[in-house]
Amino acid sequence: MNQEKILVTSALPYANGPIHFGHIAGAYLPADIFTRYKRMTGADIVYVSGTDEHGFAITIGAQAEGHSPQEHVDKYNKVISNIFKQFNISFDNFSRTSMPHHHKLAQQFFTQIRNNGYISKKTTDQLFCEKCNMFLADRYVYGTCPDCDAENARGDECGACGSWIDPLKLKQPHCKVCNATPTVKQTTHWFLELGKFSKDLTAWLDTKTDWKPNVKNFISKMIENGLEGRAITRDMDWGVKVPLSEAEAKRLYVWFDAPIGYVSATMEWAEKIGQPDKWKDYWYDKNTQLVHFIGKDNLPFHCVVWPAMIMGQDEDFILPSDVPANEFYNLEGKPFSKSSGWYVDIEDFFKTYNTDSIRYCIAAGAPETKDADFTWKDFQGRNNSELADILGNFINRFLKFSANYFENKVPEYCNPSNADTKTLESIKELSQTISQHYSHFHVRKAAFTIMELARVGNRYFDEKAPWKSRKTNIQDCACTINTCIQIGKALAIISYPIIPTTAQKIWDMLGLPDKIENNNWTEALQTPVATGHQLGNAEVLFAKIEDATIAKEEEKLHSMVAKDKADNAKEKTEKTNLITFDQFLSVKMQVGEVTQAEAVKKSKKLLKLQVNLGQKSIQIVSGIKESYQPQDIIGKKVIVVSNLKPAKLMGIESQGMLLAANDNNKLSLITVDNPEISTGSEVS
Ligand code: B3M
Ligand code: ZN
Repeated sequence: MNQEKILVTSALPYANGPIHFGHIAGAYLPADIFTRYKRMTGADIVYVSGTDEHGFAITIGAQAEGHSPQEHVDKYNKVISNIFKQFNISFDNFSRTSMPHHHKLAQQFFTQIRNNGYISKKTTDQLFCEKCNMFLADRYVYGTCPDCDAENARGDECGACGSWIDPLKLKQPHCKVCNATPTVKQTTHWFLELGKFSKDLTAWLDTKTDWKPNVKNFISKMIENGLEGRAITRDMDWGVKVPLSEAEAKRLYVWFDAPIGYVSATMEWAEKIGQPDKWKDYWYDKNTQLVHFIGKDNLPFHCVVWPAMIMGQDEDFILPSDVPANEFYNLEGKPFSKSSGWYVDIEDFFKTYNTDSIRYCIAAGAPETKDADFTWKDFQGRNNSELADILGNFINRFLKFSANYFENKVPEYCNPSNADTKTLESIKELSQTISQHYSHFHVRKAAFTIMELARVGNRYFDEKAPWKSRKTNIQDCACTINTCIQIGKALAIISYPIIPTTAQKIWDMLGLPDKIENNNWTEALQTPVATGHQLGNAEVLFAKIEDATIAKEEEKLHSMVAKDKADNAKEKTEKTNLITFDQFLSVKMQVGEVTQAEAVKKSKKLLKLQVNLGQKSIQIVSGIKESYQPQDIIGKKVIVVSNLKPAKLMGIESQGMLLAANDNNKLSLITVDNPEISTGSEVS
């Protein structure tokens, strides 16, 4: 049989913040599972990814955190790499798009596609923020939707009515960074003429008969609806330079260079293993299966723009073979969002729980065909009722039994009963089923099949009751335990792609040599553990998670949201309390001189004053008695709001107001710097 050659990629996460379970479920865990499985089947497979380090979002993120874009991506490349390590994602290489060879390759793509006539130059109007001194990417403008008048619509899309917006048509546009009103400026950009690829893209897509229907339908619709040119340059100074002298101040659009990151990550891998040209073996060989694992929001770029970029090349790069895009994975019904407090702190998580529990939980509930959720209760259930009670329990039962009654060696399998042979059949069947699931990216079903085999094991153990046969029929007892050991070995192998650490533990507990992943999948499944083989030591595979622990996690989640809501509300009132300049001008303030002052009888706080405003005098009742004696303020020049509607305080008319600062109820009147100033002068 020909060896399969496979190149697996996972979407390049933006180096702009930590990643969460949603990302892991969409593009990383399914890819890792597939890769681990294929490696064991003997495929020649390389798995790459890396951080996506360009684009507006990154420059803005860097600014918000008060450091340079380079510092920002350095920081988050580390944070993200670390998270992947904790999840045990087995990249052959995890690269970065800020690497010089990546920049060079992206420029080469641009130049070749342009030379081949697929890139054109156009001058268009764009919103520009004078204050930030930058053109505003669609997502960095907000305003009133021209279609439905909803406020706070984003420059590319209105959250309320869902319509696509031309940012130039947005009413009352504002810069998202500084809130200033942008102006319209002309700018020149280079456009990838996607329309020119429509025919080739359609023909290519037609060959993809086994793609997920939702993926294929989505892309076909996009192409049918007509593809327009897309700007692939931006006015900014962070990113890959456009290789044209007339475009010094421009950079390649992040989505143009990002998928090229798959190639440059493979190049870096080849470099690292000391065979710098090895990447070509994959990227230039039509027999390589190129599989891109992504979340569904990245589909247009992977199935339209990226294939078009490859088609527009002089090089013979392969096109994607499959794009198993996943739906969204949310947290208890809502998208993960660190900024709104709706998230799971990954650092904290791994202090308490183990990697395989979360890998299994995500795999078993993966968002393959529809959006799915992480819930704390589900996590507890998967860990306690499946991993601990079914899988862990089964392995423990037969190992303890072997240790206690068979000197921890594999007992003999002879004179098998129907039940024994049938059970061995089930191992074969379920192993074949799971291979199919792994090959077709069905990780949910794969997780289910693992538990199914462990269930078969438990049922078999219960039915055969070796604790009884030990006393009545030792040969049957031996046969039972031997069969259980074979189930155990199969469980280690078939569970390895999803729970690799546990699989290795089972492998060690069975006393099997070498690393589990160095075995060949089919061979290992076909070779029984030999009679007389010395077993290892049994240990508990999964600890139960207490109800109280989960209750605490739920409480923490909800309190983070509550705190965030409070913060947001405060910020909102601060924002909505802003007044316009015109509003400010509507308040008339004048310099007044206090000519008379007396206490208002029966009032703790009020003084009755006569204040001269030059042309006229007005009466003011002011609540300053606790800070000023009447005699202290006669003759003082103060600031008066003189166009207030008259009001009555304790039955006395007040025709204005004195301005005073309030420091913990200690009032201090606002006066003027120059006491010679004419009374009545206006304050502005
Ligand atoms: N960084 C978008 C994302 O993280 C983008 C993926 C690039 S894959 C080439 O959703
Ligand atoms: Zn601005």
